[in-house]
Amino acid sequence: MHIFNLWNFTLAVCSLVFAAVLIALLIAMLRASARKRQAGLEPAPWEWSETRPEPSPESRAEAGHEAGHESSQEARTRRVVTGASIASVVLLFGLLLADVMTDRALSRLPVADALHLEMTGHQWWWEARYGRDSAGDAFAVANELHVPVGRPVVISLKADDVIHTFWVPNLHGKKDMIPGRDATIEFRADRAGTYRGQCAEFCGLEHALMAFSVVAEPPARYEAWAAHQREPAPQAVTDMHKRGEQLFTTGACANCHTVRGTSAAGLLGPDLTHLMSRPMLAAGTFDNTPANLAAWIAAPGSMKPGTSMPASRFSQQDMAALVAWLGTLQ
Ligand code: HEC
Ligand SMILES: [Cu+2]
Repeated sequence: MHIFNLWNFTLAVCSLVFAAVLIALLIAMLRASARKRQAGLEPAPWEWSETRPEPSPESRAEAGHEAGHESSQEARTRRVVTGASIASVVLLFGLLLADVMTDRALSRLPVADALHLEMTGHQWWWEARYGRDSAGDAFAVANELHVPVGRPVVISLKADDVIHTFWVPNLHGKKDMIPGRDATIEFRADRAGTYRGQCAEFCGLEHALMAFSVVAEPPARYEAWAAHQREPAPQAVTDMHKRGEQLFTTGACANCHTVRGTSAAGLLGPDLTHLMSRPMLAAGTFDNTPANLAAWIAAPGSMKPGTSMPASRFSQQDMAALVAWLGTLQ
Protein backbone atom coordinates (compact mmCIF):
# COMPACT_ATOMS: atom_id res chain seq x y z
CA MET A 1 0.00 0.00 0.00
CA HIS A 2 2.75 2.43 0.94
CA ILE A 3 4.69 1.53 -2.16
CA PHE A 4 1.60 1.85 -4.31
CA ASN A 5 0.96 5.37 -2.97
CA LEU A 6 4.56 6.31 -3.59
CA TRP A 7 4.29 5.03 -7.13
CA ASN A 8 1.14 7.06 -7.78
CA PHE A 9 2.72 10.17 -6.33
CA THR A 10 5.81 9.76 -8.50
CA LEU A 11 3.64 9.19 -11.54
CA ALA A 12 1.63 12.36 -10.84
CA VAL A 13 4.71 14.53 -10.35
CA CYS A 14 6.42 13.18 -13.45
CA SER A 15 3.30 13.62 -15.56
CA LEU A 16 2.95 17.23 -14.44
CA VAL A 17 6.57 17.98 -15.26
CA PHE A 18 6.25 16.24 -18.60
CA ALA A 19 3.14 18.27 -19.46
CA ALA A 20 4.83 21.52 -18.35
CA VAL A 21 7.85 20.84 -20.54
CA LEU A 22 5.67 20.08 -23.54
CA ILE A 23 3.62 23.22 -23.05
CA ALA A 24 6.75 25.35 -22.70
CA LEU A 25 8.14 23.84 -25.86
CA LEU A 26 4.91 24.49 -27.74
CA ILE A 27 4.79 28.14 -26.61
CA ALA A 28 8.40 28.65 -27.65
CA MET A 29 7.72 27.21 -31.07
CA LEU A 30 4.60 29.28 -31.65
CA ARG A 31 6.37 32.44 -30.58
CA ALA A 32 9.35 31.75 -32.75
CA SER A 33 7.32 31.27 -35.88
CA ALA A 34 5.17 34.30 -35.07
CA ARG A 35 8.27 36.45 -34.70
CA LYS A 36 9.81 35.14 -37.88
CA ARG A 37 6.69 36.08 -39.77
CA GLN A 38 6.72 39.53 -38.17
CA ALA A 39 10.33 40.39 -38.93
CA GLY A 40 10.94 38.60 -42.15
CA LEU A 41 14.50 37.35 -41.90
CA GLU A 42 15.00 38.22 -38.26
CA PRO A 43 16.66 35.29 -36.47
CA ALA A 44 14.44 33.09 -34.39
CA PRO A 45 14.63 33.69 -30.62
CA TRP A 46 16.44 30.47 -29.84
CA GLU A 47 19.39 31.69 -31.85
CA TRP A 48 19.81 34.37 -29.21
CA SER A 49 19.37 32.07 -26.29
CA GLU A 50 22.15 31.55 -23.79
CA THR A 51 22.77 27.98 -24.84
CA ARG A 52 24.39 29.26 -28.01
CA PRO A 53 27.97 30.58 -27.91
CA GLU A 54 28.13 34.36 -27.83
CA PRO A 55 27.33 35.77 -31.23
CA SER A 56 30.40 37.09 -33.09
CA PRO A 57 31.02 40.89 -33.03
CA GLU A 58 29.96 41.29 -36.67
CA SER A 59 26.63 39.63 -36.10
CA ARG A 60 26.22 41.73 -32.99
CA ALA A 61 26.85 44.88 -34.99
CA GLU A 62 24.50 43.69 -37.66
CA ALA A 63 21.86 43.25 -35.03
CA GLY A 64 22.76 46.72 -33.69
CA HIS A 65 19.31 48.14 -33.41
CA GLU A 66 18.27 44.92 -31.70
CA ALA A 67 20.69 45.27 -28.75
CA GLY A 68 18.29 46.71 -26.20
CA HIS A 69 15.66 44.20 -27.12
CA GLU A 70 18.17 41.38 -26.89
CA SER A 71 19.42 42.09 -23.40
CA SER A 72 15.90 42.21 -22.02
CA GLN A 73 15.34 38.93 -23.81
CA GLU A 74 18.45 37.49 -22.15
CA ALA A 75 17.36 38.63 -18.72
CA ARG A 76 14.03 36.97 -19.32
CA THR A 77 15.67 33.74 -20.39
CA ARG A 78 17.84 33.82 -17.29
CA ARG A 79 14.80 34.27 -15.08
CA VAL A 80 12.97 31.41 -16.73
CA VAL A 81 15.95 29.05 -16.52
CA THR A 82 16.55 29.95 -12.86
CA GLY A 83 12.89 29.44 -12.05
CA ALA A 84 12.77 26.09 -13.80
CA SER A 85 15.94 24.91 -12.02
CA ILE A 86 14.53 25.82 -8.63
CA ALA A 87 11.27 24.06 -9.47
CA SER A 88 13.18 20.90 -10.50
CA VAL A 89 15.18 20.89 -7.27
CA VAL A 90 12.04 21.36 -5.19
CA LEU A 91 10.19 18.58 -7.03
CA LEU A 92 13.10 16.15 -6.83
CA PHE A 93 13.49 16.92 -3.16
CA GLY A 94 9.77 16.24 -2.69
CA LEU A 95 10.16 12.85 -4.37
CA LEU A 96 13.14 12.05 -2.19
CA LEU A 97 11.19 12.94 0.90
CA ALA A 98 8.25 10.78 -0.14
CA ASP A 99 10.70 7.94 -0.78
CA VAL A 100 12.27 8.20 2.65
CA MET A 101 8.88 8.44 4.33
CA THR A 102 7.69 5.31 2.54
CA ASP A 103 10.78 3.46 3.68
CA ARG A 104 10.17 4.62 7.25
CA ALA A 105 6.55 3.54 7.15
CA LEU A 106 7.57 0.11 5.88
CA SER A 107 10.17 -0.38 8.57
CA ARG A 108 7.67 0.60 11.26
CA LEU A 109 5.76 -2.61 10.63
CA PRO A 110 5.14 -4.11 14.07
CA VAL A 111 7.19 -7.29 14.29
CA ALA A 112 6.54 -8.47 17.85
CA ASP A 113 4.89 -11.78 16.97
CA ALA A 114 6.59 -12.07 13.62
CA LEU A 115 7.38 -15.32 11.90
CA HIS A 116 11.14 -15.56 11.45
CA LEU A 117 12.85 -17.45 8.73
CA GLU A 118 16.07 -17.49 6.83
CA MET A 119 16.38 -17.54 3.09
CA THR A 120 19.53 -18.30 1.14
CA GLY A 121 20.02 -17.66 -2.53
CA HIS A 122 21.96 -20.33 -4.40
CA GLN A 123 22.80 -20.63 -8.06
CA TRP A 124 19.90 -21.17 -8.95
CA TRP A 125 17.42 -22.04 -6.29
CA TRP A 126 16.16 -20.78 -2.95
CA GLU A 127 16.65 -22.43 0.38
CA ALA A 128 14.31 -21.43 3.20
CA ARG A 129 14.89 -22.43 6.82
CA TYR A 130 12.12 -22.03 9.33
CA GLY A 131 13.51 -21.63 12.83
CA ARG A 132 12.59 -23.60 15.93
CA ASP A 133 9.66 -21.96 17.67
CA SER A 134 7.00 -22.68 20.27
CA ALA A 135 5.20 -24.87 17.74
CA GLY A 136 8.13 -27.15 17.08
CA ASP A 137 11.47 -27.86 15.48
CA ALA A 138 13.24 -26.20 12.61
CA PHE A 139 12.80 -27.42 9.05
CA ALA A 140 13.92 -26.48 5.55
CA VAL A 141 12.08 -26.16 2.27
CA ALA A 142 13.07 -25.04 -1.21
CA ASN A 143 11.61 -22.51 -3.62
CA GLU A 144 8.26 -22.31 -1.87
CA LEU A 145 7.51 -20.34 1.26
CA HIS A 146 4.33 -20.53 3.23
CA VAL A 147 3.39 -17.64 5.46
CA PRO A 148 0.33 -16.90 7.60
CA VAL A 149 -1.93 -14.09 6.39
CA GLY A 150 -1.94 -10.98 8.58
CA ARG A 151 1.18 -11.86 10.53
CA PRO A 152 4.45 -10.02 9.90
CA VAL A 153 7.24 -12.09 8.41
CA VAL A 154 10.89 -11.31 9.01
CA ILE A 155 13.26 -13.02 6.62
CA SER A 156 16.99 -12.85 7.03
CA LEU A 157 18.55 -13.00 3.61
CA LYS A 158 21.80 -14.70 2.77
CA ALA A 159 23.66 -15.61 -0.37
CA ASP A 160 25.81 -18.61 -0.84
CA ASP A 161 27.74 -17.86 -4.00
CA VAL A 162 26.98 -14.63 -5.85
CA ILE A 163 24.65 -11.68 -5.33
CA HIS A 164 20.97 -12.51 -5.68
CA THR A 165 17.98 -10.30 -5.08
CA PHE A 166 14.87 -11.33 -3.21
CA TRP A 167 11.85 -9.87 -4.93
CA VAL A 168 8.14 -10.58 -4.53
CA PRO A 169 6.64 -7.61 -6.39
CA ASN A 170 3.20 -7.91 -4.80
CA LEU A 171 4.53 -8.05 -1.25
CA HIS A 172 7.59 -5.87 -0.99
CA GLY A 173 10.35 -4.06 -2.83
CA LYS A 174 13.60 -5.73 -3.83
CA LYS A 175 16.33 -6.59 -1.36
CA ASP A 176 19.81 -7.69 -2.31
CA MET A 177 21.30 -10.88 -0.93
CA ILE A 178 25.03 -10.29 -0.73
CA PRO A 179 27.46 -13.05 0.26
CA GLY A 180 28.88 -12.37 3.70
CA ARG A 181 26.46 -9.63 4.51
CA ASP A 182 23.28 -9.90 6.55
CA ALA A 183 20.10 -8.24 5.45
CA THR A 184 16.52 -8.65 6.54
CA ILE A 185 13.26 -8.00 4.86
CA GLU A 186 9.94 -7.53 6.62
CA PHE A 187 6.52 -7.79 5.08
CA ARG A 188 3.00 -8.84 5.84
CA ALA A 189 0.67 -10.52 3.41
CA ASP A 190 -2.80 -9.13 4.03
CA ARG A 191 -4.55 -11.22 1.42
CA ALA A 192 -4.37 -14.97 0.94
CA GLY A 193 -2.91 -16.15 -2.32
CA THR A 194 0.17 -17.39 -4.07
CA TYR A 195 2.65 -14.65 -4.83
CA ARG A 196 5.37 -15.18 -7.37
CA GLY A 197 8.90 -14.18 -6.50
CA GLN A 198 11.89 -13.89 -8.73
CA CYS A 199 15.58 -13.32 -8.42
CA ALA A 200 16.07 -9.72 -9.52
CA GLU A 201 19.83 -9.56 -9.79
CA PHE A 202 21.57 -11.23 -12.70
CA CYS A 203 23.32 -14.14 -11.03
CA GLY A 204 24.46 -16.29 -13.92
CA LEU A 205 23.20 -18.53 -16.66
CA GLU A 206 19.93 -19.62 -15.06
CA HIS A 207 19.08 -16.34 -13.41
CA ALA A 208 15.75 -16.34 -15.23
CA LEU A 209 14.96 -19.84 -13.93
CA MET A 210 15.25 -18.77 -10.34
CA ALA A 211 11.69 -18.24 -9.30
CA PHE A 212 9.91 -19.05 -6.07
CA SER A 213 6.48 -18.64 -4.64
CA VAL A 214 5.11 -17.32 -1.41
CA VAL A 215 1.88 -19.00 -0.38
CA ALA A 216 -0.02 -16.79 2.05
CA GLU A 217 -2.74 -18.71 3.84
CA PRO A 218 -4.97 -18.39 6.91
CA PRO A 219 -2.97 -19.00 10.13
CA ALA A 220 -4.58 -22.37 10.84
CA ARG A 221 -3.71 -23.67 7.37
CA TYR A 222 -0.21 -22.32 7.73
CA GLU A 223 0.24 -24.10 11.08
CA ALA A 224 -0.99 -27.34 9.55
CA TRP A 225 1.47 -26.96 6.69
CA ALA A 226 4.35 -26.23 9.07
CA ALA A 227 3.42 -29.17 11.32
CA HIS A 228 3.48 -31.44 8.30
CA GLN A 229 6.82 -30.09 7.08
CA ARG A 230 8.35 -30.77 10.50
CA GLU A 231 7.57 -34.46 10.26
CA PRO A 232 10.23 -36.80 8.93
CA ALA A 233 9.68 -38.74 5.73
CA PRO A 234 7.49 -41.85 6.08
CA GLN A 235 9.13 -45.25 6.27
CA ALA A 236 9.44 -47.13 3.01
CA VAL A 237 7.07 -50.10 3.08
CA THR A 238 7.01 -51.88 -0.29
CA ASP A 239 10.07 -53.57 -1.74
CA MET A 240 10.14 -51.11 -4.59
CA HIS A 241 10.12 -48.12 -2.26
CA LYS A 242 12.82 -49.75 -0.12
CA ARG A 243 14.92 -50.21 -3.24
CA GLY A 244 14.37 -46.56 -4.20
CA GLU A 245 15.38 -45.33 -0.76
CA GLN A 246 18.48 -47.50 -0.82
CA LEU A 247 19.52 -46.13 -4.23
CA PHE A 248 19.09 -42.63 -2.87
CA THR A 249 20.84 -43.02 0.47
CA THR A 250 23.76 -45.09 -0.81
CA GLY A 251 24.17 -43.15 -4.06
CA ALA A 252 25.47 -39.68 -4.78
CA CYS A 253 22.07 -38.13 -4.04
CA ALA A 254 22.64 -38.36 -0.29
CA ASN A 255 25.82 -36.28 -0.56
CA CYS A 256 23.79 -33.29 -1.61
CA HIS A 257 20.25 -33.85 -0.39
CA THR A 258 18.66 -34.30 3.01
CA VAL A 259 15.63 -36.49 3.57
CA ARG A 260 14.88 -36.41 7.28
CA GLY A 261 13.98 -39.86 8.54
CA THR A 262 16.65 -41.47 6.35
CA SER A 263 20.43 -41.38 6.52
CA ALA A 264 20.58 -38.83 3.67
CA ALA A 265 21.82 -35.57 5.14
CA GLY A 266 23.57 -33.68 2.32
CA LEU A 267 23.36 -29.92 2.38
CA LEU A 268 24.35 -28.83 -1.13
CA GLY A 269 20.93 -29.20 -2.70
CA PRO A 270 17.30 -28.70 -1.67
CA ASP A 271 15.87 -30.61 1.30
CA LEU A 272 13.67 -33.29 -0.26
CA THR A 273 11.89 -34.52 2.90
CA HIS A 274 8.53 -33.29 1.59
CA LEU A 275 9.39 -33.01 -2.07
CA MET A 276 5.87 -33.90 -3.16
CA SER A 277 4.34 -30.96 -1.32
CA ARG A 278 5.85 -28.66 -3.95
CA PRO A 279 3.94 -28.23 -7.22
CA MET A 280 7.00 -27.02 -9.11
CA LEU A 281 10.61 -28.20 -9.14
CA ALA A 282 14.01 -26.65 -9.74
CA ALA A 283 12.92 -23.14 -8.78
CA GLY A 284 9.77 -22.96 -10.86
CA THR A 285 11.35 -24.57 -13.93
CA PHE A 286 8.98 -27.52 -14.42
CA ASP A 287 5.92 -29.22 -12.94
CA ASN A 288 6.46 -31.84 -10.29
CA THR A 289 5.42 -34.99 -12.20
CA PRO A 290 6.99 -38.48 -12.13
CA ALA A 291 8.04 -38.15 -15.80
CA ASN A 292 9.72 -34.81 -15.18
CA LEU A 293 11.42 -36.17 -12.06
CA ALA A 294 12.89 -39.08 -14.00
CA ALA A 295 14.02 -36.78 -16.81
CA TRP A 296 15.54 -34.38 -14.29
CA ILE A 297 17.50 -37.08 -12.45
CA ALA A 298 18.80 -38.55 -15.73
CA ALA A 299 19.85 -35.21 -17.21
CA PRO A 300 19.36 -32.12 -15.02
CA GLY A 301 21.51 -30.05 -17.37
CA SER A 302 19.15 -30.52 -20.29
CA MET A 303 16.23 -29.15 -18.28
CA LYS A 304 18.19 -26.36 -16.63
CA PRO A 305 21.56 -25.85 -18.32
CA GLY A 306 24.29 -24.95 -15.87
CA THR A 307 22.65 -26.46 -12.78
CA SER A 308 25.11 -27.86 -10.27
CA MET A 309 23.19 -31.15 -9.92
CA PRO A 310 25.04 -33.82 -11.92
CA ALA A 311 23.35 -36.35 -14.19
CA SER A 312 22.88 -39.87 -12.80
CA ARG A 313 22.62 -43.06 -14.78
CA PHE A 314 20.16 -45.72 -13.61
CA SER A 315 18.62 -48.77 -15.21
CA GLN A 316 14.98 -48.31 -16.14
CA GLN A 317 13.95 -50.45 -13.18
CA ASP A 318 16.08 -48.55 -10.70
CA MET A 319 14.86 -45.21 -12.01
CA ALA A 320 11.28 -46.38 -11.60
CA ALA A 321 12.01 -47.45 -8.01
CA LEU A 322 13.76 -44.18 -7.20
CA VAL A 323 10.97 -42.04 -8.63
CA ALA A 324 8.36 -44.18 -6.89
CA TRP A 325 10.11 -43.70 -3.56
CA LEU A 326 10.46 -39.94 -4.14
CA GLY A 327 6.71 -40.02 -4.74
CA THR A 328 6.18 -41.14 -1.14
CA LEU A 329 7.84 -37.96 0.18
CA GLN A 330 4.49 -36.27 0.52
C1 HEC B 1 26.33 -32.48 -6.40
C2 HEC B 1 25.12 -32.38 -5.63
C3 HEC B 1 23.88 -33.12 -6.07
C4 HEC B 1 23.72 -34.46 -6.30
C5 HEC B 1 24.77 -35.55 -6.26
C6 HEC B 1 22.32 -34.66 -6.57
N1 HEC B 1 21.65 -33.46 -6.52
FE1 HEC B 1 19.68 -33.19 -6.77
N2 HEC B 1 19.94 -31.20 -6.68
C7 HEC B 1 21.12 -30.55 -6.44
C8 HEC B 1 20.94 -29.14 -6.57
C9 HEC B 1 21.98 -28.06 -6.38
C10 HEC B 1 19.57 -28.96 -6.91
C11 HEC B 1 18.87 -27.62 -7.20
C12 HEC B 1 18.94 -27.42 -8.68
C13 HEC B 1 18.22 -26.19 -9.19
O1 HEC B 1 17.06 -25.97 -8.86
O2 HEC B 1 18.85 -25.47 -9.95
C14 HEC B 1 18.98 -30.26 -6.96
C15 HEC B 1 17.63 -30.49 -7.21
C16 HEC B 1 17.03 -31.73 -7.13
C17 HEC B 1 15.61 -31.96 -7.19
C18 HEC B 1 14.55 -30.87 -7.34
C19 HEC B 1 14.20 -30.37 -5.96
C20 HEC B 1 13.30 -29.17 -5.93
O3 HEC B 1 12.52 -29.05 -4.99
O4 HEC B 1 13.35 -28.34 -6.84
C21 HEC B 1 15.42 -33.30 -7.07
C22 HEC B 1 14.10 -34.03 -7.04
C23 HEC B 1 16.72 -33.91 -6.93
N3 HEC B 1 17.67 -32.92 -6.96
C24 HEC B 1 16.95 -35.27 -6.79
C25 HEC B 1 18.21 -35.85 -6.81
C26 HEC B 1 18.43 -37.27 -6.86
C27 HEC B 1 17.35 -38.32 -6.88
C28 HEC B 1 19.79 -37.45 -6.89
C29 HEC B 1 20.56 -38.75 -7.00
C30 HEC B 1 20.31 -39.52 -8.17
C31 HEC B 1 20.40 -36.12 -6.82
N4 HEC B 1 19.41 -35.18 -6.79
C32 HEC B 1 21.75 -35.89 -6.81
C33 HEC B 1 22.32 -31.15 -6.11
C34 HEC B 1 22.58 -32.51 -6.24
CU1 LIG C 1 19.75 -15.29 -8.35
